[in-house]
Amino acid sequence: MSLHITSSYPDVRGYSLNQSSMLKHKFTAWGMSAFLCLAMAHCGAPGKTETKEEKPATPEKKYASQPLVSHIYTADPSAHVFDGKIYIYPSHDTATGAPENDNGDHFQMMDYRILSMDSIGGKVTDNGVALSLKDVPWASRQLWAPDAAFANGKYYLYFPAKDKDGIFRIGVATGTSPAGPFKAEPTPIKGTYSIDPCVYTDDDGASYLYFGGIWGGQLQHWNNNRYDSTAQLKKPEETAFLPRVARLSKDMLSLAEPVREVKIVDSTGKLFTEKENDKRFFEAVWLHKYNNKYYLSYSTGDTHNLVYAIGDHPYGPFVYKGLLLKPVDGWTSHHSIVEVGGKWYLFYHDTQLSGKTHLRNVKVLPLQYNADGSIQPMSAFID
Ligand code: FUB
Repeated sequence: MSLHITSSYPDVRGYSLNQSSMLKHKFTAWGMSAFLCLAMAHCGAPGKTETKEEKPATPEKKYASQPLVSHIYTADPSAHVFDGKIYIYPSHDTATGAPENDNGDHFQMMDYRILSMDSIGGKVTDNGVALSLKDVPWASRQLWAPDAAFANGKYYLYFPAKDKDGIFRIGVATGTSPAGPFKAEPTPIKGTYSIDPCVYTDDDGASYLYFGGIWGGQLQHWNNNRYDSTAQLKKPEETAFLPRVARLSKDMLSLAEPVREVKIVDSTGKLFTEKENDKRFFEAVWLHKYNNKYYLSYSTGDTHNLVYAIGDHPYGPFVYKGLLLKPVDGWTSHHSIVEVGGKWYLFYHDTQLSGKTHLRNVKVLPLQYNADGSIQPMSAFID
């Protein structure tokens, strides 16, 4: 089915949950949100078929940007320019009533819908369902954050989902249009695991698949590329988990080499420990290149920062540089960085429309580099 809905920036209403306390008290907030969902039986996505609750305004909060669309919930935006047009590959957040927990069971996405626009600030088109869970032969649930790439005259959609054993794998689907539809390969990409794929194609044409995420993203269960269901999260003094990377084969459907860890170090060359959780990797890795340097950005998860590190090679090591985006409304933070017409932009999400952790909306902000190549830290709010 191809549904074309266009949307300009919507009027946004306030919300009832105290979201700064959501940031500080995750467990309470998730419990509270689950309770509200059950009590109000009102967790649906916005749209014509459902009544949107009128919520009290919060005049003290001024958002730096407004949701790109409001008729569906969208998150984890991976933005690309294909054929001169901006395409955003987001998760399509859905309210299924699944309980909220640290495994992310409440993120039960069923399909992907790709957004597009001719220019930043222009009309946003929802290109309809590009891929459904029911059409992915190996997957059982949870279509999480996707990414896309163009090669060999085709478009590739990379996505994580739980397989029939409940283990996150990364799959790929192909199509002839950047907006979909996409047809999934019969099996996940051999050798992949965990979540949040990001595909970066370098100037020499080599493409690299980055991925990984801890807690619900299951990265803690993978040691030397082997699954260990009994493996635990790291202790505070232990070296933090690292994202993974592997070069893709020319066919873009398989890995050309074994998966390796991506080292992220501080200015002294030391890997972060788990207790440095305002800087260490959690999930949502993104790779872009600026002035011949490789920028690896990611979410610190439980401290809600987006941060970045710079390296000289797609494999790293990457040296931590600092904050990219301060915590947004909601628990998760996930982004992409893309150049459009010579200017750079950060696509990200928050929970402005719903006030609920798992029902997010994508946004965009301009991004500025300093002369030394560092990025000016951003905020989703105007002070
Ligand atoms: O959307 C589900 C998960 O939430 C993503 O995979 C994470 O990056 C976080 O945004």
